[in-house]
Amino acid sequence: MPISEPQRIVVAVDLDYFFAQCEEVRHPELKARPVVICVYSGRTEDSGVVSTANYVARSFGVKSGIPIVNAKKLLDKLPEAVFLPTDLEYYETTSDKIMQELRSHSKMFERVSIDEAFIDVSSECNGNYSRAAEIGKGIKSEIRNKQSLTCSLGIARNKSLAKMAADSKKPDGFVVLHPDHIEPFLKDLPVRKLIGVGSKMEAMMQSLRVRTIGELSAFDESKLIGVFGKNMGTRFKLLARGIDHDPVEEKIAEQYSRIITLKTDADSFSFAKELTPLVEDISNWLKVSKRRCRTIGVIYVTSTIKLKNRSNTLSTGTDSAEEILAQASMLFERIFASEEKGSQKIRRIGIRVSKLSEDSPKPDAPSSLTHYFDKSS
Ligand code: DCP
Ligand code: CA
Ligand code: CA
Repeated sequence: MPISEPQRIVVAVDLDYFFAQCEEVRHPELKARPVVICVYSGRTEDSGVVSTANYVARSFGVKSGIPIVNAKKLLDKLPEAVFLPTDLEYYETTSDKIMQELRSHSKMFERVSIDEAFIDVSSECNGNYSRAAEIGKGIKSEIRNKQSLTCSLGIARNKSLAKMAADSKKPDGFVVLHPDHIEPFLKDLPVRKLIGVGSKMEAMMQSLRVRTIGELSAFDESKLIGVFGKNMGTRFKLLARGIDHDPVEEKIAEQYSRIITLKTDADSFSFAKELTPLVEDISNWLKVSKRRCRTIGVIYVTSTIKLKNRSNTLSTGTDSAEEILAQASMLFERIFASEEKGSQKIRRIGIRVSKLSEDSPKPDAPSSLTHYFDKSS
């Protein structure tokens, strides 16, 4: 029995092979070559994992999460293959510009990750999918014209369906999933394609002999609840039937951080001045989002790419730049005084605030972020 949903139209945007595509934008000569973006751990020259790869490299089996050494083996007959370290600051700047553009399409906007967002265009479209398709096409050409990037875009009546529609055709996809086509769209898709189903959940479903979303939608709900718990069991059953009431809205962040690369590697706390813009940005973010933080932490990356952090928790929350700066400076002074960084120089520094509370709590505010779009789940 289908459950009716309020008439909404949601657009999901996911940028294609994002980090690798950003590198192609600034080095167009790489487009025809396999490009692999690497997170080097620093232990040995090639230790670490692949962050992402362009579709040329993917055609040889390279994908996110595999060891860099394996990617090199897969591409060993291709001397033109390139392996680049991640440059998060550059990807974040590109992402910020795109998100700002996307935000202008609707008051109901939600950034889900560095390369993904939802836009609720219901009030712009009034149930008209042709109008939604026009908006979607406009978004694709805007991102292409302004940032030279392609994205995969899905349009449907809720977030989970819009995201699945976007995922169903990559790269440079454009899929409008009309309400009449939801059932045939979902029926034969493997359960793994359902938002929130990772490899562990997939294995659990397989042990229940549930392989497709169609099978999941017909599966006994109380048995699902027995295996996955009340929340997840109920949610999976609804999602499998194409139902998702989750609104498009910015979720409350659990932490906020800023990190920069020093102009020269430091072996003393000589970069105190460089903390000021970071602290100001963080304090501004806290004030704009009407929050206070209780935990202030510093992050640092050594010249051998080891990421470390240290933090301090206050008894009352703050949004003051001066107070955050004082805490961060004290933590960095302690790190250098204790020599806990060893003989390493410091290459990147950052500040992270967490234990966030609202300035004046709203009665219906969610208490934590929903992480159900995290692919690692
Ligand atoms: N990422 C990462 N490590 C992972 C997965 C992702 O560092 N295990 C980073 C690199 C990706 C970015 O996050 O470019 C976005 O992740 P996606 O899962 O959306 O993957 P891509 O955008 O790279 O590829 P696709 O074209 O499949 O969306
Ligand atoms: Ca992507
Ligand atoms: Ca993504």
